[in-house]
Amino acid sequence: MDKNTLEKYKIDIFNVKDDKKFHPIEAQHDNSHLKRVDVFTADQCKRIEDTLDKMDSLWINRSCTPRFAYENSTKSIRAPFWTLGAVSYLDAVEDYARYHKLKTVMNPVLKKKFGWMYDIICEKFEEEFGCPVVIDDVLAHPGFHIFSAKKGQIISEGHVRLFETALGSIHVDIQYKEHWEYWQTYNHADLDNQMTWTIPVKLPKHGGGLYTWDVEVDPAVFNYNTNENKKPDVSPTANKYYEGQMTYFFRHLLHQMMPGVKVSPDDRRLTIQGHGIKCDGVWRLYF
Ligand SMILES: O=C(O)CCC(=O)C(=O)O
Ligand SMILES: [Fe+2]
Repeated sequence: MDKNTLEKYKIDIFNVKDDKKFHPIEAQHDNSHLKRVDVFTADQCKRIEDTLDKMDSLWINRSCTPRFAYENSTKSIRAPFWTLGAVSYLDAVEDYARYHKLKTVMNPVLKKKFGWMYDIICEKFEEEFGCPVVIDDVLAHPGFHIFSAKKGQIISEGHVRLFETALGSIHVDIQYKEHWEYWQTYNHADLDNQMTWTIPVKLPKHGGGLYTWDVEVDPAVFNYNTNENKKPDVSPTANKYYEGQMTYFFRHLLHQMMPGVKVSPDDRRLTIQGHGIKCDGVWRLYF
């Protein structure tokens, strides 16, 4: 897709209706593979955001962490992009022992501060799937992606512009592969139906969302290239996010975080991020 088409696309999605609270039914751009479940109220989202801010000394800046080998040769800029919790695609990929070390420190903290939040997420999934859903204790608990300055600070002009570019990689989620040996400890881990879910608790004023493409790619090789080299020929679907509403999907759905639109220095994109594998009849959630 050329830049003008992309611009038009963004304008179609965001500028027609600036009110990010308009009902999702009206947003006709939705990938049929992406499911939606309302999970948190506005008050609960605020409580999660406040707790996250109180824990900001534990946020890890990830803007310079390479995910793929080719990124070692690309220029990274230190930007206000952070995570809370141990992350399979950042920590485990780099050093499996580091993932488990960080998880061992962070899981009890996350459980203490966000136990109530995990309970609600598991309950909602249980209603959805009709089987038990638990937060896995061996892997890292679901954590956060944080695109924001710390509370009381603002994003610099340069970083505002950066957040308006297609920062996220076009990829399929293959985090579960890092934990291959762990899944083998179950009689049956359904590795053909892995799940990814995201719950935004705070979105920029002009919204946020996920691009998805209905194209099949080879998960063994696709991710390991620059966005330019792997951009599909077909246009993506722009799936808008709503605060408190979870989106989830199964398997290797090709996706990319949507770039910010008319980002302001006080904008925040805060999302709870997790994945799931069904093992012996129980969905196990992790990050
Ligand atoms: O933040 C998002 O919208 C998507 C994040 C994502 O693709 C991932 O964590 O794998
Ligand atoms: Fe992803």
